Amino acid sequence: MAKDNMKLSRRDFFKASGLIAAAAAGSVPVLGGLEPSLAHAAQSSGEWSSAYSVCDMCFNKCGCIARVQDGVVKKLDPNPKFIKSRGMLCARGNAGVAQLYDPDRLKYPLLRKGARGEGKWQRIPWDEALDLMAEKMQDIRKKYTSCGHLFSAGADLQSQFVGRFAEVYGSYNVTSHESLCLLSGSRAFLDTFGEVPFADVLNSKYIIMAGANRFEALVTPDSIDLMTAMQKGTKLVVLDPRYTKTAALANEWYPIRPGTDMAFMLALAHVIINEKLYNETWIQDKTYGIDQLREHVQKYDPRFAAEECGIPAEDIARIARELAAAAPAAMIYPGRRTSDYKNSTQIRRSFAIVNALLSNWDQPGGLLAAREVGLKGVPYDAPWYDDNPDDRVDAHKVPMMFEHDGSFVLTRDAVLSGKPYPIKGWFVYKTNPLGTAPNRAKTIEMANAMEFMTVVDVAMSDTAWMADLVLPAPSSLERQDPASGLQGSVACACVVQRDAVVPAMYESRPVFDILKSVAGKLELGEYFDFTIEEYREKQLRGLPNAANALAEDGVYYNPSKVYGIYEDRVYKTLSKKIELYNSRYEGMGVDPMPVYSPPSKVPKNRFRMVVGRSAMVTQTSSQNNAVLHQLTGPNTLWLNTASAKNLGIQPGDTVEVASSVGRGELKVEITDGIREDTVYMLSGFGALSPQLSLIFGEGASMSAVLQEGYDEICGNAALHETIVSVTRKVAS
Ligand SMILES: Nc1nc2c(c(=O)[nH]1)N[C@H]1C(S)=C(S)[C@@H](COP(=O)(O)OP(=O)(O)OC[C@H]3O[C@@H](n4cnc5c(=O)[nH]c(N)nc54)[C@H](O)[C@@H]3O)O[C@H]1N2
Ligand SMILES: Nc1nc2c(c(=O)[nH]1)N[C@H]1C(S)=C(S)[C@@H](COP(=O)(O)OP(=O)(O)OC[C@H]3O[C@@H](n4cnc5c(=O)[nH]c(N)nc54)[C@H](O)[C@@H]3O)O[C@H]1N2
Ligand code: SF4
Ligand SMILES: [Mo]
Repeated sequence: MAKDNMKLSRRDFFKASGLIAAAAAGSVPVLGGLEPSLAHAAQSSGEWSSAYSVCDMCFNKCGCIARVQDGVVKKLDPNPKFIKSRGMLCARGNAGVAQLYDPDRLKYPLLRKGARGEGKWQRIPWDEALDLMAEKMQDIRKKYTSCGHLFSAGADLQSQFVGRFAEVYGSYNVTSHESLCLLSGSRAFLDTFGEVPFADVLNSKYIIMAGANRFEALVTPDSIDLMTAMQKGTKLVVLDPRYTKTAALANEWYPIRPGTDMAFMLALAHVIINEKLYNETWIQDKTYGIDQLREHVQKYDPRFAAEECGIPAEDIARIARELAAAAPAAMIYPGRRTSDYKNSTQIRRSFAIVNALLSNWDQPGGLLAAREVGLKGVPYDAPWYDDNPDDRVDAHKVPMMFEHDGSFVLTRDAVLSGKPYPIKGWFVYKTNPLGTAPNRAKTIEMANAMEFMTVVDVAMSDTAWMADLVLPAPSSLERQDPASGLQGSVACACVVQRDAVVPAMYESRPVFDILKSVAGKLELGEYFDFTIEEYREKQLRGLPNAANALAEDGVYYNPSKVYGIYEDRVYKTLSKKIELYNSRYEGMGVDPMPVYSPPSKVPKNRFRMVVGRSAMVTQTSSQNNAVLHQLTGPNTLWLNTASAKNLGIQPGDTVEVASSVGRGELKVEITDGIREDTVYMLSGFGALSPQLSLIFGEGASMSAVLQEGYDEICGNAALHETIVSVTRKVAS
């Protein structure tokens, strides 16, 4: 059945993209985009060839094999030797060919002509574009210091070159997508175990998944391993205000009141400690602060948690006992996206603490330390700029920001206030903050505050639409990338890299080439004085077998230790132990143990808005993909049946959803699969850019509606601190 579906969707894809027509006619195809490849193919004989690549439709980087005929990539197959993804490509991976041949791709450098966001562009030659970039960067540096230029880069193997460029140019102001994603979770686990763990889902006997949706939000190998483990009898308990696909397949699902997970976790700790269900020797030996924790959790009994979470007290107590009985092969799944509440770091600390009580660290079925991959860094000495300010523009607003990622939300506030110093230039690579940062109107203001803004993207994203200069990037199948080390929990620690499968189409150029050229013009050429090939050789210098394995198998595995890594290692925390009680927090005036405070109250006939994934969509970047677009239509607003009745809303109605920062109109989806006090919509619709031709005018933008809270410890976005009203606009 699954196989047939896959065949069908591929056939649909060939139809949709015009590839069948092109191949049958044997002439210039429907898609102008095929021209360069077909020109190349004119000399070839219709034979198929195959080349290893690495999927780039999301950050998981699954190994794949491109099947190429006459210079045209016809199909992507999974690389069976790539065990991190258990030899699979998901729907989005299969649709990678449609990204390559997307007629909406950016083709040439474009310079803004009209007002910002007006959509008047002039095609300019690359020489001119690069000269202009260099000239503007020099101007900004002279007027505002190098820190007056901001650099933002998304998840990509070449993003490290954006960081390198920013550093040698002299700006501390770099934001990654991570402060919109997972930093509060990383903060919490780092501050408990001294590092961010991987979950040994495959060997776990009991998994509590709270605020994660592994059967739709795919993370490899966890998503596939969860299915395999459940087939072998692993119990899965899901806490989610929505009836997700993961909830549907779980043994137990609890529609928890959003923002109350900490109460649940502290109650688990209460039962485990009071009933002495933990391994006393292990806890004494490996952890710090059990006595303080015992005292701390006394007030958080299951009855207290039941009131807060809306989960029966007897279920909470039973789950605690079952979980402890399965320990150490049991876990509170750490989750990934933690950009939800203003106390998310403390919420995730409560997850980490229960894991510690299960003594599952470094154990089969528990939380695993990072394995050794063996890739080396390529160091350089960045120049020093005397005129620079002391710190990042978003510094000192929260006690424990990640210095290399910053906080997008706080950086944006600093840009708008001009304090502590002005930022007037913005370089954006492979990230789309207009679609992914909360409060879109404010991000538009931020773009408007810039004297010069450059965006490098494959498509005219909403962020590109606001830029001064838009530069076309090659897709992953057309470029060479550095090597990358990947962790696949128990599955593997491996290295992958990319080489171009087909030549870069149109006038697209990799960001490495762009930065190298501009660095040369700014007399920083010595920091980019290498090719990607040479860079890779340096990265692989400690792994003599890697180059061969990469050529033969498309992946190199380091047979490094999986469990017991900490037998001879010291925890990187202040106490050198696993910190139930965090003494560093205490010194900084932060609660050393998570103290529960209820989420803001949702008024009657108002709703908390939550975000969530679809298996067919990657953030805001694949909605306009011709294949995936057929599978995921415009977004709808999930509204509970009883809530809809209260508001007089009928199935099929168009509703207005409005927060204090923005609004949108979309069709309603009335369902019992969401709590009465919560609404949900899929992200990435309601685009501003008409050049996303399949989705322009479809659905509503979630980023326009989300309010911009942030985590009070690390500055990660807090997307779920958003309360909305829902009003009927157009009857069905
Ligand atoms: N197909 C697909 N896979 C992806 C991605 C993608 O875009 N598409 N993106 C990747 C990325 S970048 C990430 S970060 C991960 C994200 O992976 P996840 O974090 O697993 O994904 P989300 O869909 O954000 O899931 C969060 C879930 O939390 C629920 N929720 C909201 N508030 C609360 C709450 O207070 N308590 C609890 N218990 N639940 C709550 C939401 O309803 C939602 O179902 O997925 C990755 N994988
Ligand atoms: N409303 C809402 N906001 C969210 C989330 C949510 O679920 N809902 N999730 C949050 C999370 S967990 C994350 S990780 C962030 C993600 O936020 P972003 O980093 O902004 O991720 P994407 O939306 O995938 O945007 C990626 C951009 O890269 C472009 N692109 C794709 N391939 C290439 C390429 O090969 N080269 C170049 N140069 N560009 C390319 C795409 O066209 C797109 O414009 O969003 C966060 N914000
Ligand atoms: S999970 Fe899917 S989209 Fe992500 S890298 Fe793997 S195949 Fe590609
Ligand atoms: Mo993310």
